[in-house]
Amino acid sequence: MKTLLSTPKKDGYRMPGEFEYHDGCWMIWPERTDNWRNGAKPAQHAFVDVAKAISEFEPVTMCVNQHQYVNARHMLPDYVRVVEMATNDAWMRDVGPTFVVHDGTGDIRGVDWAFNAWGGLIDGLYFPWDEDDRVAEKICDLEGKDRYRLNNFVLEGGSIHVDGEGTVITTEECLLSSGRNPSLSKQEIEETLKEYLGAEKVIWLKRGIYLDETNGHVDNICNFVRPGEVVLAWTDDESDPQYEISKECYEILTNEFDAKGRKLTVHKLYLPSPILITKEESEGVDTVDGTLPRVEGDRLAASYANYYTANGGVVIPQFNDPSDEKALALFSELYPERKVVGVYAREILLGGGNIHCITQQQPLAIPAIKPLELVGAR
Ligand code: KQY
Repeated sequence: MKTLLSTPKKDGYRMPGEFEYHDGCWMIWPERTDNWRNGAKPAQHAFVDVAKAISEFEPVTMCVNQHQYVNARHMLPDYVRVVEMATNDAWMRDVGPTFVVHDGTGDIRGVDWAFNAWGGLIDGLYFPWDEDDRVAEKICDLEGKDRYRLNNFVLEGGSIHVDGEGTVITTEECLLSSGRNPSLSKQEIEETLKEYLGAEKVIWLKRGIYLDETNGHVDNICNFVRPGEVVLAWTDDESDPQYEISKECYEILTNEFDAKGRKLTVHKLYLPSPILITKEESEGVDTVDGTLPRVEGDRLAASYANYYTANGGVVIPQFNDPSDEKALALFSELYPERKVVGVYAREILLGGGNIHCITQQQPLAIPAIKPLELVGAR
């Protein structure tokens, strides 16, 4: 694996949309008891459910710390590849490489952003994070992909979404937060995104989901269904602080043009009713200085926008809420060519994220084949 000094844009690479065809999906096994309750056992079962659901559509690799290898290998089905890898926690979207593709040659490279646990010593969620910061490099090495490394630019994969055709969506709450790149202006951050994602246009939402501990990652509030079309987490309850946030996003998205000059179609994706941490759930988490505590009654950042788009399928978080069915129905309409699969995800939510946050797709290295031709061929 080479570390390249150029940029993806200069080299003719772009980040593909998640709805494009994948070679596979990467995940990390959860285990830390100061984030995952009851010795991380319920979370491990939830991660197994997600891995099985995605495996119906594409190969899944689970990275596991050394002392959990035997347990993970035992709990996961044999069709999931298990790889020993040191990590601090289990958020592959945020710590894994952002893969970029070259449409002419089909070559794939990784972008390896600096990772500081969502805010470093300012408002990061745990310390240390050094093993997590090495994950992207290790995956590029295992996969034989060259990488671009940004030592001085902090970014997590969940803070960006792209349409694969030049448009990036992100939030100011996250990318302009004081714990990430405080010495850079908004313009400089935007230029870096364009350069390393091979993009031309950045759409800035103001804020993400209410009380999202990532400083409002975009992947919890909005996602591209396909170029020109997004889902946006939504509530009609004007007394909910989320209402103003979603309304503000809606105004921005419906008044913006994407990189190709298209108006965006915005689908409202209704949120579940507020989900609060129970006493039992709170008591199951170890207290450790430097890790965000899980307090009884705290509201969790639940949203169906945090789903994974797989080859021929979409895997949607479920919360045992009446909105679950509505979400599945909307996704069935929006993705008629894919199978819609719900996975109960409260245990992942309790750790601070959801299905999108724990998965990172690796694009397929075949040039000139359109995703739908491949989906149809399966
Ligand atoms: O991307 C995410 N939503 C990850 C959240 C990290 C939570 C750590 N406790």
